Amino acid sequence: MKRTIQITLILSAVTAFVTIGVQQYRKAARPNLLRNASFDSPMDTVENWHRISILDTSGLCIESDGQRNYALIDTIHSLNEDRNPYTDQIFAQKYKFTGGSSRTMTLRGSAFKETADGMAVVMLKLADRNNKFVRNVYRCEDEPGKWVDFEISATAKSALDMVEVILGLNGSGRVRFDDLDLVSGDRRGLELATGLFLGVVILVCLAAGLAILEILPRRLLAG
Ligand SMILES: [Ca+2]
Repeated sequence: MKRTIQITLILSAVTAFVTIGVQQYRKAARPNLLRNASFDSPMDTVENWHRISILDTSGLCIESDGQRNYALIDTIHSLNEDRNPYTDQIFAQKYKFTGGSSRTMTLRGSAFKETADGMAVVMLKLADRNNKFVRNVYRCEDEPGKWVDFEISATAKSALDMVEVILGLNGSGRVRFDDLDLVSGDRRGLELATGLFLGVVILVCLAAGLAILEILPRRLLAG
């Protein structure tokens, strides 16, 4: 009886280890859902980034500083003072879900302001299957001249139908974007820590179970 319980405990612990390991590996291996996320290929209105530019068509392209390629939005010579960063001078890309139960999306990337004026704006926009929209917006008002990393998440009320990433510039200026990463679920980077924590919990539970077995009266275990 005692031996049977010991084997059952150990087998349960091994099963839990394998299950958690596979889960965390799958989370760590989540694909980036954006195409041309590092702007190393040309803009392609069908395959990856498209522009939404209602009022004018000034400066919206991929550029390089010699070391990296990035998206550049330039509104310095644009005449419209009251521009809406969500409908004018923006890069956008959509991902359409064909199934699954994803509700949360996380986007990270880098922004670089070349000018003191103008605010870099990044929007993560989700639509669920009931056509309800959820948005989260990152606004970069940092000093110009350095790359700033950002990360935003949004969660819809039900399974997702579509997610859209929008890069914009509010005001007059020049801003760069690069190294975008859009994943289904929470932020990347916590998979290993979560796996280790759950592994320790399993080991503690196993040790406690085996220790309790040792102190139980022989008569109880024989029953
Ligand atoms: Ca790049």
